[in-house]
Amino acid sequence: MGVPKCEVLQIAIVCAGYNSSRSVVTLFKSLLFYRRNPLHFHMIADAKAQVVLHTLFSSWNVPHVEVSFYLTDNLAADISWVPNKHYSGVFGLMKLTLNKALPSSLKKVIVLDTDITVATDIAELWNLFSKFGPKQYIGLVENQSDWYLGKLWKSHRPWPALGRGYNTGVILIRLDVMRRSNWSQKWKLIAERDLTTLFSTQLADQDIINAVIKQHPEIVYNLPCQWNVQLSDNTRSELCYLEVMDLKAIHWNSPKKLKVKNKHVEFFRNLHLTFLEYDGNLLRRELFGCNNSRYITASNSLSQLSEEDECYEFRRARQTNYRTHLFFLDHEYDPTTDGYDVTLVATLSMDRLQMVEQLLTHWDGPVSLTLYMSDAEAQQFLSYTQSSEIIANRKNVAYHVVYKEGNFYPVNFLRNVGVQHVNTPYVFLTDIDFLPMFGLYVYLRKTLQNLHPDDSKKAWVVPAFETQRYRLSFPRSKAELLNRLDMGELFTFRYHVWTKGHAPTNFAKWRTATTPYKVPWEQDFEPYIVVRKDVPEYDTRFVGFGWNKVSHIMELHVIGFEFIVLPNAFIIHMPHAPSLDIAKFRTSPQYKKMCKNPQEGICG
Ligand SMILES: *[C@@H]1O[C@H](CO)[C@@H](O)[C@H](O)[C@H]1NC(C)=O
Ligand SMILES: *[C@@H]1O[C@H](CO)[C@@H](O)[C@H](O)[C@H]1NC(C)=O
Ligand SMILES: *[C@@H]1O[C@H](CO)[C@@H](O)[C@H](O)[C@H]1NC(C)=O
Ligand SMILES: CC(=O)N[C@H]1CO[C@H](CO)[C@@H](O)[C@@H]1O
Repeated sequence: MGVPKCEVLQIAIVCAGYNSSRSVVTLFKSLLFYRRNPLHFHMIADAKAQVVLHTLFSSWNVPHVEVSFYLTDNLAADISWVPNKHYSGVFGLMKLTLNKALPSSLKKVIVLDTDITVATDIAELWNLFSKFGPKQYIGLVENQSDWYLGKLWKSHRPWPALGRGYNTGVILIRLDVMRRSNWSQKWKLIAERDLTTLFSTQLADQDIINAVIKQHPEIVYNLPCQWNVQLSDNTRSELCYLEVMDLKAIHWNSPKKLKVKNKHVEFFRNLHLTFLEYDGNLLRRELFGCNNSRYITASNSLSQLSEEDECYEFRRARQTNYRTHLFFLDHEYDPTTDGYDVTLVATLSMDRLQMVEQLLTHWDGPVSLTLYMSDAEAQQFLSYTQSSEIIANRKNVAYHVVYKEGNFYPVNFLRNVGVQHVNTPYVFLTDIDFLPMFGLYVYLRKTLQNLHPDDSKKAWVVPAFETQRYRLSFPRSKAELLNRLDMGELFTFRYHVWTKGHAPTNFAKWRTATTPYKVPWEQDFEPYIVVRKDVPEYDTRFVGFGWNKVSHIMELHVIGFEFIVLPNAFIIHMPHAPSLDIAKFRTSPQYKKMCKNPQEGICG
């Protein structure tokens, strides 16, 4: 007997911090890939995971998927008294509170660890609920390691368990029966008793659940081993996969994760890598024949576009809800208390990745970078960051990934993502091809502090220069910069091709200026500026190249911003081979035609 068509399957996952929020995506992808039913994810999450996963799911927009969040802060009181030696800390015990955390209307739930990858339709697992006896409310796979046998080393004293014990990476819970059996009372009593001799848990919730089962073996239903093939050390998982052919869920529960040594691991690794790199946009499939309106999220405005329209691609791009993964890497930053901290904001795609290290050596303050990449590129990016000491040592850089979709670089969408998730009062809006002068971060903060800007409608202009030389010895001071300018090694930015963009900065005046000076706005002005974080957003109708920044500066002017040039600040544009994207634009006749008329607001 199978699961009824369109029945919603309930899945709970405990997830905390940025690293887990990233690795759990592989689990989501594998679940979505094989599923044929609507899914409802119940995320027991800390504040960080909630921000990341809420944004991810609302931008992913997968039909027939609902996500609810339950903040771990509200549950911690129930478990924080239990001393836990496991690296997961208090989060490792959260699964004990599911009977309270999840809504009382929820009767059954599958609970998965973030380091699981499934290899089949999860409905098959859901179906096993029908095999539970009346007293059984917890379904588990035996621990495939010898841990609970207590013979791993001489004075090894594990928690009490039935036989090898059970692994809690995959659990089926009948919540209704669990609640009726006074679960909270039961595990607390047993934990208190065992803690008098064992002092702390070593494997978190798993120790306590095993101790409860030892005392109440009637509550457990033994799941077939292929639902939790454990790749940790000391395991006998081979006993499982040598016997059964169809492995259904792989559990990467070794601290070595993908590097684990195991004869059959190649097969598992391939499965895992496939989902790591799989294009998540392809998982936005409708489930045919399930018309529960709650799960249908039709994008009406898109369907109103006509594909006959020669600007269809452009109009489509500006309406796209790009799948967005905020804080892709671990991040930690508290703004300085002076009230003038400033975050550098820029966007990039894979071809500018080599700029990141250079940028970080020139700017030691906080940074918010939005990266436009495919799923596979995001994995390359991840391994790049892990091999770069400069990047690995910086926790004050936020990397937000926006997944590629369509043909155009959605520059203003990316910029907005970067600005929205800054926690400093000021932002420095720049481009990835520029290197700031050394010490710019401290200079900006000090200058703002001295000037005490009372009015928020001020944009501080950082003068921009450029070099054609790949190996520039970077000027250490304004005097050195002016020298190079006179020698013809440096130019003001876009001096040869688009002087208008920066002419209003008034470089002649800047040469001798020692105090900030106000300049009038002029048409086509596109300076790099420091503004308060609550600056109006960029207009996302501009995609690709052209007018995207001019329009923003114009808007600031119209709503009354003043432009004030900073006398001792500068950035320098570094040369690069023209990117494919730009070449594509410059040669497209259609682009040129539309671009003649920026007022149309469609210029790609
Ligand atoms: C996240 O992972 C990185 C490396 O992969 C590690 O250095 C960092 O400590 C981890 N962060 C947390 C909070 O576990
Ligand atoms: C649960 O607790 C209540 C009172 O605390 C008790 O009446 C009931 O019998 C208990 N149920 C079970 C299954 O232990
Ligand atoms: C879809 O909706 C129609 C009416 O709104 C209903 O008659 C039909 O049974 C529904 N189909 C499914 C599979 O839920
Ligand atoms: C595999 C698993 O998660 N269960 C536990 C079984 O025992 C080992 C110790 O050898 C633990 O590391 C695992 O966490």
